[in-house]
Amino acid sequence: MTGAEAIIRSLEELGVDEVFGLPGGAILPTYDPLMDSKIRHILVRHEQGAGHAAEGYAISSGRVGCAIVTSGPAALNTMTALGDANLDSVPIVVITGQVGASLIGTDAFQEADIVGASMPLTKHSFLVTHADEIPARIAEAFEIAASGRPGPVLVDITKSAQTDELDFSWPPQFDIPGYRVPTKPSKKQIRAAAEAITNAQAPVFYVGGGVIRSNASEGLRTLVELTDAPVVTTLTARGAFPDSDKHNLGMPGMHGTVAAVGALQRSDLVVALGSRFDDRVTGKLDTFAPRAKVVHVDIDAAEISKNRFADIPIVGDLKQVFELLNNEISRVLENKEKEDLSGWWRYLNRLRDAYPLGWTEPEDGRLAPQHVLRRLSQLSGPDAYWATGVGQHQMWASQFIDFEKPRHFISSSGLGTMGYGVPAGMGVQVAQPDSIVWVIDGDGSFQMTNQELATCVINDIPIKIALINNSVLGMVRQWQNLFYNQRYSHTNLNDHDSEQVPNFLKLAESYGIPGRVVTSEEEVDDAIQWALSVNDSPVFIDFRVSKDAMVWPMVAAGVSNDDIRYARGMAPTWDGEE
Ligand SMILES: Cc1ncc(C[n+]2csc(CCOP(=O)(O)OP(=O)(O)O)c2C)c(N)n1
Repeated sequence: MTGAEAIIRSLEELGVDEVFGLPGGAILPTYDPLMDSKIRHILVRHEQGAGHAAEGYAISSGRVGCAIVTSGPAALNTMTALGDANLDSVPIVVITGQVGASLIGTDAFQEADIVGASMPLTKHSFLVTHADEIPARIAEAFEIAASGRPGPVLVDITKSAQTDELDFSWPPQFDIPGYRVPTKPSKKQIRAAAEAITNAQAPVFYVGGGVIRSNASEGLRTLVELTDAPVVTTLTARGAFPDSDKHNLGMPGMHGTVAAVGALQRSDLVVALGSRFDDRVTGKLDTFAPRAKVVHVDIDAAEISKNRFADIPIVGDLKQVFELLNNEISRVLENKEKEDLSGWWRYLNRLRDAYPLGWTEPEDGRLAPQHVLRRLSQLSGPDAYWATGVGQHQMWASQFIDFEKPRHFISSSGLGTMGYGVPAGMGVQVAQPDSIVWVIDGDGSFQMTNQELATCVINDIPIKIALINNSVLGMVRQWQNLFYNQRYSHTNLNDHDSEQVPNFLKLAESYGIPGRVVTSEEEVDDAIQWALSVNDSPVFIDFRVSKDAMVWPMVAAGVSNDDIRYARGMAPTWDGEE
C-alpha cells in the first residue's frame, strides 16, 4: 500500500475513531484514503481549532486526541495547541504533511521546519521521510503521547513518504531509545511518605492534574478517608476530588480560596500529588508553605524538586502509588493512634466560614458574572462538561461551578490560551455525544476562534455557549485597575456600550445557531433552562455582565500567598478569632 494508506490504516489499528483536521497540498495523498475509512473526520475552520479540539477530546475521554493538517502555515497554526497540550500534559498526536523529501531545505512552497519549531512545544516530534517507517512512527507517537506523563507528539510526514509504497504489517516493531516510563515506585519512599503523613499535625493534599491524567481519583478518595486530611485541587485538578466533600477546600493559588491558600501556608506537610508547584499556586516561591515538609509524587522525575525541594520524592504512576501508599498507611494505623487533626480542622473551618467565595453586586446594573456561573452549575448538574476560554470568566468558572467528577472541567491552565473554549468544547462534545457540554467564554477569547461554530453546526456538535460578555479584556483590565492606576490601556473591546461590535446574537444566528441576550437577573434561569432544552443544535447565550466585576480572592503576581486579598484592600486574619 502507499504511505498515505498506511497512515490511515495505522490510525484504524490504533483504534482512532475521530480526527480533527483540514487538508492541503502536502497532506492530500492521505486525505484520499481517509475518504474510504470508518474514521470520522471533522473538518475544522482553522488548524488551531483542530489542535484544541483534540485536547478537549483527550481530556474528557482519557483517549489520545488526533489532528491532521497540511504543511507550512497549517502546521504552524497547530503550534499554540501543541504548546498548550505540553504545559497541561494532554495526550494528542498531530500529523502534519511536509513537502517532498527532496525539497526539504529548499524553501519550497509551504515548507516550514515544523519538527524544529515544535520540538520545544511537544513531548516529542518526528520527521518521517520513508514510507516504510510510517506504521512504527505513528504507533510510537501514540505510545509516547499516552504513556508516562502524557503530552503532545507531532509526526511530520513528507509528501514523498505518503506517495511511496511499503509492505504494511501490524503491529510494527518499535524501540524508543532513551524513553523510559517509571515502573514501580520505591517501597522505601512509600514507607517514608506513610510515616510522614500519619505523623503530620497539619497535613494537606495538594492535588494536581496528574490525579486526573492517571485516573487516580478513587485512590485519592481512599487516602482522604484514611487520613481525614484536607484537599486542595488546582485548576487542572478541579473535579479530581468532589467539591461537595467537606475535605475539599477548593482551589489554591492566585485566585484560590482563602482556606486553600491558608491550608498550604500553615501546613506542616504538603503532599503534592501530580502537581508541580506552579508559580500561580505558590506565589512568591521562597515564602510558600514555609513550615512544611514536602512529599512529592509525580510520574515525571524532572518535576521533583524543580521548584520546591522534596523531602520525600516518589516517582511513579499515581494510581499505583495510591494503592501502595494507602496499604502502607492502613498498616501503620493498625499499630498507632491516628493524629488528632481536630485543631487543624478548627483552624481551616474558621477560614472557610469567615472567607467564603462571594461577590458584591455590580453598581452599573449589569449582571454579576459569578451569579451566572453559579446558576449555570446548579441548573446543569454534575454530569455536565465545561470548557472555558481564558480570563476572568475562566476563574469564575473554576470558582463557582461545582465539580464532582474528574475530566469534566476542560480549561487551558499552564499556557492560558485565549480562544481555547469553543474548539476544546467541540472536541469534548465529539467524545461525549450524549452529554451536556457548556463552553464558558469571554467576549475576547470567543473572538479568537468562534469560526468553529460552523464546524459545530455542520457536524451536529451541539455545544452550548455561555458568553460572559463584559465588552472588555476583563482579566487584563483587572490588573490595570489594581496595578496601573486604573489606566485602561487598550482593553476596551467596544467604544460604545450600546452598540456592540460584533452583534454576537446576529453572529450566532448567521451560523444558524439560536441565541438569546440576557441583561437582567430575572432572565438568567429562564435562558439557561431554554439552552438546556435544545439538544439538536448548538445554542448561544450572550450574558451582559459588568465590566467592573473582579475575580477575588487574589494573590498579586510575585507576592507571598500570605498577602492574599479576598476583596480590594481586605486581608484575611490568619490567626485568632474574628
Ligand atoms: C492568546 C492570548 N492572548 C493574550 C492573552 C492575555 N490575556 C489573558 S486574559 C485576557 C483577557 C481575556 O478577555 P476575555 O476573553 O474577554 O475574558 P474576561 O477576562 O473578560 O473574562 C488576555 C488578553 C492570553 N492569555 N492569550
